[in-house]
Amino acid sequence: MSDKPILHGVNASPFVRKARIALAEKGIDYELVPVMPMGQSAEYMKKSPLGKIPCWEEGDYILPDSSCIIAYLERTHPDPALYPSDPKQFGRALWYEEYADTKLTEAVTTAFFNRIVKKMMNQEPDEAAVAASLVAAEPVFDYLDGEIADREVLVGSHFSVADIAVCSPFVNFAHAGESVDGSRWPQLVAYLARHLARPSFKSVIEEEKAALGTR
Ligand SMILES: N[C@@H](CCC(=O)N[C@@H](CS)C(=O)NCC(=O)O)C(=O)O
Repeated sequence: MSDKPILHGVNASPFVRKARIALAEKGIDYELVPVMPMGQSAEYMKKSPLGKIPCWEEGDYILPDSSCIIAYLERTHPDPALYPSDPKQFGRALWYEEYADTKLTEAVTTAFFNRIVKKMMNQEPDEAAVAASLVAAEPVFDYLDGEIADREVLVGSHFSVADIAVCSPFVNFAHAGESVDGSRWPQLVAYLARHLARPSFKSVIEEEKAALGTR
């Protein structure tokens, strides 16, 4: 058995991807051990009591939750920093991460769930639910477009956990065949194009496309 740290989870989860992007940005080697987001074993539930993916395992150190994992990795591998050092910017970065993990993920993953996950389970997609989710996503895109404005990154002057968290669920949106309308949300579209082209995102996206058969 490998003595590399383990990230439990499957690659197309926006939260597993968050952790994977942080790991890639920091150049940390690890093994991705597949755990599906449903029907987990009792053994996995002991590691991740909320029954969610991802979960980090490093020797006898166990840590569930993408936000906790990235914050931990920042302490063990400070370079490159993924959190701003300025207290106010730090607070804003945590806010964007929270917004992305809740409101944004909910808004943009319905299409992925219906068209990709349900297909894997031999179920029909609910296109009415997808259409409703696209309408519900509009104020979320309005908010992000306004926050990004003409900034390169969401907070401060460096790519941070805020950018990882906001960009990650849009990968699921794209896997589901959806894209953000650049005539309505030009700043958001330019921002996503910029960051999803980073080597960390690119290699994970390619791997996911191959696994999902979406390329
Ligand atoms: N706050 C958690 C959320 C993780 C999460 O919701 N993961 C989903 C997969 S994308 C999951 O495991 N869902 C299973 C469940 O909710 O039972 C994190 O950031 O890691």
